[in-house]
Amino acid sequence: MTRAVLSIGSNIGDSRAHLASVLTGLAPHVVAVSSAYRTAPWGGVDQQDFLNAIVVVDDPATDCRGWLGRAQQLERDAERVRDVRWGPRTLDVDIVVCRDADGVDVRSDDPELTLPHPRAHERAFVLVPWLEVEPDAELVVDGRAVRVDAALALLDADERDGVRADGPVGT
Ligand code: A4P
Ligand code: MG
Repeated sequence: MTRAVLSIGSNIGDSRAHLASVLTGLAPHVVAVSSAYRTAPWGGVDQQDFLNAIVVVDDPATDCRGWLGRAQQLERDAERVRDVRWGPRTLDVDIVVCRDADGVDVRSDDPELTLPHPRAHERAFVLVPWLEVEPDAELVVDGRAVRVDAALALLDADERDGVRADGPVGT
């Protein structure tokens, strides 16, 4: 099996529908979904708040590259345009961590697929929804396994407070 934790986000158009399209697109493989969270933009670009969530997927037939391909297809289906880095988007699907068939979390420095996602541990909009569905989650940061709740505790209170539960992803 490979099991992946996906961070999904949107701040253009019908964001809740864009997030829900991920659940529909990956339907038989979805094993957990967080609430949707309204989140202040991260990364210094002046833009609207995002709607973010975490989706956990599991499929024996999809490896980590396969999840990236599926993620990018879902972004294309949402007519995602890539212009400003960290800028507004209809749908972003990032792979936070991915476990291979041996049950080991994959580590990769490849720019095409970096695992764990190199900025996940700095982002309350990833960590807060992830803890909702996996309270004991861990990820590797600088070569060390770190609990996700401990990573979240290191962030500024402002950043944590900017992530507010806002109903279910699906309608
Ligand atoms: N890539 C490498 N590793 C991965 C991975 N683990 N998961 C490559 C997904 N993609 C990965 O991504 C650029 C390249 O990263 C891809 O070619 C892929 O092969 P992209 O989605 O085209 O570009 P991007 O999203 O603009 O850049 P980046 O650095 O991925 O942005 P982020 O990190 O996704 O940040 N604020 C809030 N509140 N909520 C958000 O969701 N999102 C962003 C985007 C900024 N601020 C935000 C939010
Ligand atoms: Mg991305």
